[in-house]
Amino acid sequence: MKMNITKVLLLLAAVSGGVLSCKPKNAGDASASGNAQKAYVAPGKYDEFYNFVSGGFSGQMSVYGLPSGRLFRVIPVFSVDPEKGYGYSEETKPMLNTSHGFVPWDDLHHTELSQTNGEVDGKWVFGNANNTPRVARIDLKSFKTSEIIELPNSAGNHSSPFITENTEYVVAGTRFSVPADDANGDVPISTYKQNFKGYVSFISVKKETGDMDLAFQIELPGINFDLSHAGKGKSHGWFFFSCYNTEQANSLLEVNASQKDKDFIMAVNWKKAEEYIKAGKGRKVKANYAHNKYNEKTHTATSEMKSEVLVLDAKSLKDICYFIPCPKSPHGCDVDPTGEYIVGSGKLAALIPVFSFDKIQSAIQSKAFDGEYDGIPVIKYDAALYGEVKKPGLGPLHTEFDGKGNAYTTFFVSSEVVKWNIKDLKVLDRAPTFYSVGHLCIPGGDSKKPNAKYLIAYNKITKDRYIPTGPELTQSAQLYDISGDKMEMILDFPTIGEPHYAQAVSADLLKEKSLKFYKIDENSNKYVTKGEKESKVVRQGNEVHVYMTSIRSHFSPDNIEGIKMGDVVYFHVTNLEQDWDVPHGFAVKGAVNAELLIMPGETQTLKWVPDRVGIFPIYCTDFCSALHQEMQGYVRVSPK
Ligand code: CUK
Ligand code: CUA
Repeated sequence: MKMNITKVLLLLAAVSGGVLSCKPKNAGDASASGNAQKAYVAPGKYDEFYNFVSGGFSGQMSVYGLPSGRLFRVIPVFSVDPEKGYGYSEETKPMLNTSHGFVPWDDLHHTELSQTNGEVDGKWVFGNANNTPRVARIDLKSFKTSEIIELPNSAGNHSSPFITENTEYVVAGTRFSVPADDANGDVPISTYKQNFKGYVSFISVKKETGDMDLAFQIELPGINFDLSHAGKGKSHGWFFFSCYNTEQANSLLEVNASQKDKDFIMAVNWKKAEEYIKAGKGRKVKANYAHNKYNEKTHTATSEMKSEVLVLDAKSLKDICYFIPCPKSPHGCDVDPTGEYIVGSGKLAALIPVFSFDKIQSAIQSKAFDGEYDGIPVIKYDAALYGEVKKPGLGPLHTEFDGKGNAYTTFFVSSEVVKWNIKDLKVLDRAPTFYSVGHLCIPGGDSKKPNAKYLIAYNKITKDRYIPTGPELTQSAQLYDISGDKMEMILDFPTIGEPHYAQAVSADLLKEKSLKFYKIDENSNKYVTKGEKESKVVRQGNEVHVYMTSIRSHFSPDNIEGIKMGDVVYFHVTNLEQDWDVPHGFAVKGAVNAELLIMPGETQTLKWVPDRVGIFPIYCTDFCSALHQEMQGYVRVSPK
């Protein structure tokens, strides 16, 4: 969520008459309207959808069931997670490596499921890091983060990780313009207009493996890229980005950043850009960025530093980027299931502009331009516009679609979801949110084939919805049944961190292929111990390697002596179980590296530097059998 706070507060005060302080009678009261039953999933029954929800400043992604709103898993992505040892075990540490070194936290705003032919295919889910610009790919068999790629020439990665209709590319647009990585960055901030540049990145994704690569970047004027969506169907081959700060101001106080009546939607012909890259038109530019991969056979992450990127210059290649004026500070930029309509949302505007792909194409052909902006053609507003939704609400942010010709847009300031018809641009229904909604999600709602049974609103402010928990209240999601003409609220459920975007997919697509355990025979971790008899302690200078196994209900070895002060101890723990849902944990008293949580068939390593002489208990942290409490042992540390 990015909003000019003064403006929002003014608008809130002026318009809402205190919507935040007084709950309208029965508003969203599910039991009152008899809707609670619709969200009820009986004990032992499965949910219909997986909901992948961004965790905002928690840096993680959470998995909920719909319609129950039950939390099933928090997938560690950009932040360390002591619960799972992510970022603490030697095997997972490289996942959080960047050109700045180990960065154990980030701000994940958007989730995006992979697609084939414009439909959600259930292979991977992507997430963006808004702080230290990164994109992650998560495998939906193991629900583990498989890959993280850092983005050079970027600072803040907000406009991401949106994908093309066959997941050819994941896209990322920089939220902050900055001097290019290979330029002198030590310049006065006031020289923004001369020295700062904007970049959008195209990350290619391999069809079978999902392997990502930074294919190319497009260099643009120093404006801010906010959100994006790919064209689909007829507009396949194009990408659309919302841009703000076209004033190129270095301080975004309202006076600076919102002087202009209109900012831009940028249309990018990525097929053309791809041709230029193939034709060798890309300029090789020095750049440092990390590319990290997790291998589920070695159960180990590797981090590689890259040193170069291919850059296309939008200014000199006149036919890859076009600007389209869009009212004040566009935020969301959403493409309908047919690919014809592009919905912009000026978050300080009181209307929704809808652009037509066909009209954009004819405007380009007939050169219906309003001059150029920093060397990039600007298409005339009217030449690209299909029409405007008039007076839909205040502060439009994000739009999803139901595949039946309707769009649903969130309004932060007037705190509601508004359903409108795309063809005639008429408002059909509105439902209040409690309070101040950001993103929304309809399963498949940004794909060619939405599954429009439910709509979930992700709200910024909770106030009086739950029992209080001190100054900080949980963030909240609200579930609506949208199968009828009118939206009906059926459930509130709390979420982790700040939910920005979320996506949902039918449970049928994922649940059968979910991985149950790793085959121990296929474990090729350097330090694997494939049977209890092979467990051992090996000294190499001052390094001590403990090759340890875990199986219900003991560790082997479980009494370790011969360790001296000054030693560095590595516990390589292999979980020998070959059954579903039998992880073992491993913890050492006083160790600063959290715990290990080892899946069946996996090996993970805890590094430990003893800080004192004495006896140190070790134990399994995850209740694994009736004798879980017996799963323990001792390590003896002696003087040097
Ligand atoms: S943002 Cu948060 S509500 Cu980062 Cu997609 Cu619009
Ligand atoms: Cu192993 Cu508890």
